[in-house]
Amino acid sequence: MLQRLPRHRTTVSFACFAIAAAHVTTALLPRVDAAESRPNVLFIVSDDLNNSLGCYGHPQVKSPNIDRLADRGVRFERSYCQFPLCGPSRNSMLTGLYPNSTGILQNSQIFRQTIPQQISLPQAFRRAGYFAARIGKLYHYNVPKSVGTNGHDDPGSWELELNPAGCDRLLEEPDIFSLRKDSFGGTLSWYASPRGDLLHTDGMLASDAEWVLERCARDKSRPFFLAVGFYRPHTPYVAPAHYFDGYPKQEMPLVQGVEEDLKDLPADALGSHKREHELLTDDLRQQAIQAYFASITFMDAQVGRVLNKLDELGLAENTIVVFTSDHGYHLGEHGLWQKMSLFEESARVPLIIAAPGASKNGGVAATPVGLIDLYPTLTKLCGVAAPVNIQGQDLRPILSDPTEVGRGWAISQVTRGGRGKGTCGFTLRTPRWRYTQWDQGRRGRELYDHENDPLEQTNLADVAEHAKRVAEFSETLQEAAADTLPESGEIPTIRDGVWAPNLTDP
Ligand SMILES: [Ca+2]
Ligand SMILES: [Ca+2]
Repeated sequence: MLQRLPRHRTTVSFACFAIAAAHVTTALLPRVDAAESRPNVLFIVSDDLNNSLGCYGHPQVKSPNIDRLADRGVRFERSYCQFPLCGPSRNSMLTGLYPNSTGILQNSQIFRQTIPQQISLPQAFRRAGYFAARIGKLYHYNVPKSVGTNGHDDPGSWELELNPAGCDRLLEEPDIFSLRKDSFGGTLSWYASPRGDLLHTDGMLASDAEWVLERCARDKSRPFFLAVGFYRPHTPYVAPAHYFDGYPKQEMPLVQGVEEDLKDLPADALGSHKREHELLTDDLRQQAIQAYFASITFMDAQVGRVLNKLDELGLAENTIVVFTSDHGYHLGEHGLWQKMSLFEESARVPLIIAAPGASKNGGVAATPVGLIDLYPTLTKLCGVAAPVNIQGQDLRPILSDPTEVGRGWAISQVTRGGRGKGTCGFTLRTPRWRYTQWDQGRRGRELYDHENDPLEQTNLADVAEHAKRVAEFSETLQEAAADTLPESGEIPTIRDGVWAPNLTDP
């Protein structure tokens, strides 16, 4: 499956971790030269973060640290997740396969249950001799209940895993306001905490990242792949109170004209609607948005601490930094909140790649790309062997020239209906258009012209003058959707007893 498998097995010691590490496995790593010049990777993923960031032009949200990273890397203006839900999106991103090829179409599952021998992205780096560490949420976690545990993690992906749990998880849950009492992870819920940054889970994640980076700086005999998965702004939106102060509640934007907007939509387009959202008043909506924005700025400050440490240790010039999110998020558009829709707000993610020497600093790429593209890009940038079956594109040409078009489109999917009898919706994003079809069009179609309708208010799919365009997009989408399947043509199914992969003889 791999192009260049390391055949020899040599034990490599990583002295500074030998005592401190909670979980260290070095037996399978190939020997590498002491004079290590391959770049490191710092892979930062935020949870449930949409594009409400300063560098993406948001008029209110303050994200100075992520903006600073955008200035020194390439910011992808149109980047999309492959499935707007944590587990399916993260399994896709970390295997380089579309959800139809991982078989992971819901949460609380991991690709080891479907395609156990697939080499994950961090695992590919491990096999090339990298030290791979995870701090916080990379694969799916039940937030907040699994915070402080491994969640639905993949042990084969990492040599070191750190799972801090802060006051937001251990102390403050009784104080959190929720639309449904005592329900935090799936329900809109928030709290302005009186406790400081360092006591919160994401603050602890940043401290742990600083700790790991300090040790990596001391021993450069092996390059690192450090993945830091922040939990905010996922619900509950808990952040230190002073971050709320930057967002006066009465200034929080409320979406207008929802009733009119919904008239031209197929039911599946709104399938992520939850009844509990009907409990929202305008006052509660503004409180929720205030807390979501406060959580973003809090998370941004923690990103800043990690980036500062990278600079301080002199690691920045040889470290590729990626910042992204697992999917987008609705804040009332089309009457929707949270995720699981195929509208722009839910499918779109921030994506910044700062690859020293390989990216055009401060560049902005307008061509649509996907999280699926991270695997081939990072492995190519680092000279790491990747499995031959990965499905994304190499973004290096776009990093060096952001006007490069690449594939030119991105595709995302989502499921509707119950397990076994559900259907699928796919959406295709080109630089100008979004075309969506539900159950291959049997349950409806949508077409939006982003040049004239960036909020996707007017569904043009049934407008006669666009009939030819709809037919063409439908054909392109069907082909692209067929290509999301593995070579077998079948979506892999969950098998019993394969949670733990055979990592000794893949
Ligand atoms: Ca998520
Ligand atoms: Ca509409």
